[in-house]
Amino acid sequence: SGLLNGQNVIVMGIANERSIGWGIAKSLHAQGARLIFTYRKERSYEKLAKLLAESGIDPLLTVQCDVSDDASIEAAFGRIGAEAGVVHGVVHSLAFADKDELGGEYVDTSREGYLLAQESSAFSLVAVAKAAKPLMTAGGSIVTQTYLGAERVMRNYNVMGVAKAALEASVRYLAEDLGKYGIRVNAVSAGPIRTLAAKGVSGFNDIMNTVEEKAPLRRNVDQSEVGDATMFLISGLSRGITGEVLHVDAGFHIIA
Ligand code: 0WD
Repeated sequence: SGLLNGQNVIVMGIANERSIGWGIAKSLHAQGARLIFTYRKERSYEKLAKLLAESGIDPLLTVQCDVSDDASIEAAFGRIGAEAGVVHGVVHSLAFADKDELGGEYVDTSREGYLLAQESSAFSLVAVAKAAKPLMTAGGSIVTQTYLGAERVMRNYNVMGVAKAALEASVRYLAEDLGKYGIRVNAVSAGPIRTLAAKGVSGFNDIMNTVEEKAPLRRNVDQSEVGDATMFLISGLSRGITGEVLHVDAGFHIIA
């Protein structure tokens, strides 16, 4: 009864139980996907192993992958290819910026901080798509996670907003390149959710309060809602959709 029975799906970017990637993993698992996990820090691996054991999810494979390191990507996808063979889906749920750049004025962004945010948060999708492409021999779906700060100026989001704009443009260019192989590329634009990464953004509580007050649904969203929407974009239910940014934000983005 699973929409993803027999499908091998990679989930990248789970740091702990609050991670959006974890909500996504649970939604994919509920539809019968065979899950492959990548993590960066050893600490995340330990948390992930514990979460998987507690939830009774038996992963196909768990591999280390630092997306800012080409050799690490090559090694990770080499192992995935060797052990899983074909890959049907990839979930890119990671981003990084120096905390010092996520406050004050964007005009003060350093060259180093700009490049770090772009490399970890936007180029990483390009590098991952390139590495996954030869494994996606049956076609499939790649989904990344973005935020409204790509489209609008949101206080303190600064360098990450510009990185997310590059990420969303990359979704469109990658969708065109990979469409001829039957591979779709889309993004989910989630509303604010309290996670480790969100801790880096100053004034995060105010953002959540504003959404609760102004969003059509008068509430914030959670990891399970982003998980289900991402599952939809990974699954064949979304087979006619590519190059799209799907907002899962209680409707906040339509309000002026
Ligand atoms: O409000 C939010 N939390 C929103 C998050 C709203 C809208 C979008 N997003 C996005 C984030 O920008 C990100 O793209 O969702 C994605 C996931 O974010 P999250 O779930 O909020 O963040 P978190 O729980 O901190 O997990 C992010 C993971 C961490 O794992 P590790 O193992 O490194 O602790 O992404 C990881 C990050 O460190 N990550 C990397 N993984 C591999 N290579 C890298 C890297 N270079 N950089 C960061």
